[in-house]
Amino acid sequence: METPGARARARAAKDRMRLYQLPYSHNCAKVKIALLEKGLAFEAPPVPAGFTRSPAFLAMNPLGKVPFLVDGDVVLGESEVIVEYLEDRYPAVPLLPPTVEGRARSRWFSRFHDLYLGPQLSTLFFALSDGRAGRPDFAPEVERLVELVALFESVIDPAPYLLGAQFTLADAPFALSYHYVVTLSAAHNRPLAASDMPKYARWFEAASRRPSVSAVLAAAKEALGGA
Ligand SMILES: N[C@@H](CCC(=O)N[C@@H](CS)C(=O)NCC(=O)O)C(=O)O
Repeated sequence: METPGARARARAAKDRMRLYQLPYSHNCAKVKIALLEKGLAFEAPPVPAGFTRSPAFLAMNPLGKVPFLVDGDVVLGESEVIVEYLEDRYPAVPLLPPTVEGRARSRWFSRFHDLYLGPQLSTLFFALSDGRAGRPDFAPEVERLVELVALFESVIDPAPYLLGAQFTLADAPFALSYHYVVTLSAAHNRPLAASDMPKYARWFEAASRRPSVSAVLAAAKEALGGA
């Protein structure tokens, strides 16, 4: 016979948030870091190759992209929308600063990442397998990454996080992206080392000491085959 405790546990498992994600995706990494920082339980169902194009997934999420969150009746795509939703719905551990100015500044960093640095990293990532890497007409794309990193370096002064002592949504996207800046710049023969971006490197050292960040980095590196 099912006990009330077992029923409650079954309901809790059913109601647990589900995050569809790819472990090596920087957009997904941002959301996972936010969930872990907030101490929220979630499941991350496996996303097999081709799953984002499957009728089952497209029925939930017509854009066919991850991250994608199911939280009870709430179904949401777009990493930034998801982390802002988590912030509004689960405010107990805040990931935005208390001031209006601080929140705006946090969103500036998120936008910079999501609209500029992140897409450039994706361009370099996919170029390694689609034949564009190494072609002379691809060189400007590699230089664009170098410029974006220099721009980021010029606007940050980590103490130890981007907005000071509080780890915020501003920080969440840049962790896995640091790994990609190092590995992809090297793969495209334009290596950027810690000494080329000392402030970003200093920030990364502090951020990666956080359990949320180190867990997400470890999962990504494993999915990338240790790269
Ligand atoms: N702007 C979106 C980008 C989402 C995105 O491009 N996701 C990629 C992984 S990083 C994806 O779903 N790729 C699988 C596909 O397109 O089938 C966000 O921030 O969530």
